[in-house]
Amino acid sequence: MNPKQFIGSEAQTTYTEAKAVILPIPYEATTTYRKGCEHGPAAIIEASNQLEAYDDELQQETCLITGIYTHDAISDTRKKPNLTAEEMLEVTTKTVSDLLQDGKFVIALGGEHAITEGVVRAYHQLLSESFTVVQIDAHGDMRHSYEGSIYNHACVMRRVLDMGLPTLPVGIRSICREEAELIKAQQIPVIWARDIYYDRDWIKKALAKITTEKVFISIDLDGLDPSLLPGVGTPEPGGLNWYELTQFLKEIFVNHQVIGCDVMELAPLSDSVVSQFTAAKLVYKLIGYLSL
Ligand SMILES: [Mn+2]
Repeated sequence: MNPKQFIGSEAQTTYTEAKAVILPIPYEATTTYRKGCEHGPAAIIEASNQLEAYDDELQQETCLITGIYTHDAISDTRKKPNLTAEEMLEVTTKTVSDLLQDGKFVIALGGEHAITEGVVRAYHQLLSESFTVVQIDAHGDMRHSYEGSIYNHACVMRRVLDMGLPTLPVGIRSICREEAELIKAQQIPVIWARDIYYDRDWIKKALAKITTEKVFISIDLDGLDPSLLPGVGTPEPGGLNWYELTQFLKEIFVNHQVIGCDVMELAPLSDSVVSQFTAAKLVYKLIGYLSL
């Protein structure tokens, strides 16, 4: 066991051998409700030490199939007060870009969702073809700006849209009027949380809306139901359950080329490990599905 390395040091490989790189980004600057997501990456990594290496669904020891390496954390802006949100995004883009050029599959751990802009930009700069950003989230995150900043977590998917990339928001159940109008005007194919609840064919319908071969998956953990994962900054009732989410993710890996993932917004609770363990298991599932 090593609480600083994903799934423990025995299960890790060297950087050179690793296909999957865990990139902790404990950035928190604009959270508006419950704070604490700067502690998210460390809590996920620590909880991952309790995971079974064997995956009962995939019938494999994922860490032996796909080498895993835990990268050093990208620093929080608040510990380096001179680093602005923009600079933090730049450092993130540069770090992800270096990893991609080494042929790694990056799984970024947040930290607040705002940082996804920096992660996605690395792929956008490097790839000549377009890719879809599948967004698992309770919230639209499509405001132009919020509380005076365009780098607020509530604006991150708007920044992705600004890059000209198609998005597929899934599990959405909280938006403002501005976002509702944008969704209509730009015909953004939202899979609403209530559709998931009432429609057994939602996964098929969601997959049909992904029109690119390449896909980036951005998971705001509040997309899951808060009864399953209460440790988030802005919990919303009526979210995805475990099997709905993992089945959907698996189908994306089977039908598309997933180029990278992030798992954001874990704000651990002090009296329960459920949230970080669920998040850690989700990260391990993503790495497992990579081998499909
Ligand atoms: Mn959210």
